[in-house]
Amino acid sequence: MLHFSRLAGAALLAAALMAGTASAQTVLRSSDTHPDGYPTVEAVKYFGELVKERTAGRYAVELYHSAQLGEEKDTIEQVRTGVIDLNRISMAPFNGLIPETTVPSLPYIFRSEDHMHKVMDGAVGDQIAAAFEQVGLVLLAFYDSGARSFYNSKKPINSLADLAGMKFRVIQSDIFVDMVAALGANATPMPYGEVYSAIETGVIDGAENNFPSYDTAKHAEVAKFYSLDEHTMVPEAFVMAKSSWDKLTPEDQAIFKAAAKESVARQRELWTAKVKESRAKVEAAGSQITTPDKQPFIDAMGPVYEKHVKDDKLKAMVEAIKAVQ
Ligand code: GTR
Repeated sequence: MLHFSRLAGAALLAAALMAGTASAQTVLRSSDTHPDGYPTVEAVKYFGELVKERTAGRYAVELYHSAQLGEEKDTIEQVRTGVIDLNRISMAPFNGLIPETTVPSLPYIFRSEDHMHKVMDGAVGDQIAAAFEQVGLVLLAFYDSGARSFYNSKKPINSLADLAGMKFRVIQSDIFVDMVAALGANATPMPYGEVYSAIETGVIDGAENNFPSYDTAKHAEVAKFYSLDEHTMVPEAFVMAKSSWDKLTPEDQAIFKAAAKESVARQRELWTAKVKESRAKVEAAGSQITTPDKQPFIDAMGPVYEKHVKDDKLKAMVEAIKAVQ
């Protein structure tokens, strides 16, 4: 009798514990430098909804947009150490940390958006994704970021010669510093959040980014001349802290992976629409868009490739990208 009641007690306790686990929710914090409504922010929200639904509410994503948790470089540290669980960041600030991210950040490495998608969805994309593990991160998705081009407050850029001596803020990556130098201009790496006032006060002449960033960060207000030289097409990375990932069961990891994959399709659709919308908006507000001949820009990139694509692994990746049709 005594024996039976002990067993019953243990069963009751186990049931109570299970019920406790089932109702507990783990909230995962995610960072993004962009404002609410930006395609990356919306894609991560969508990911969060799918995860919540498919784990019956055991996991939820709390998104901190507009750099509420800090500038990109700082949030990279936060997600590596597990202070935050998730982060959506450009791949360029990873260049010094993960050599493989150098390759998709190189100027004119992609022939078109379609080429970039094929590469990132293929074997080279898998290789880059795997490399994130070396620094304590799990790559969940690559998102679109279109092409980056120069814009400035001084004059229209109609040719490479027009860039001479100008001062541009670049994203925090040595590739970008060397690229701007190879084009005959000067680069100042600085956090995204400081760019607007740096242009406004004349500390720099301009910066470089895609239309949605140029528009939503309001840089178009202070730098009216946008030149479509499309020098890089660096994809965005959506990453998870390895320490948070390792706490998931294999079943939940599969749910997270699938949700991330579905969020890519959503982000690409939102991205295409946002590029059109932002371009129309800045043009209506008075931005002047020029289209310089890209060939001299491409021809000037030799030193950047020589300096940043040194070892055999990266060389093979560059060749593999060129071979993707
Ligand atoms: C944007 C990118 C951001 C950030 C920004 C920048 O295109 O989406 O993550 O890296 O550029 O230039 O700092």
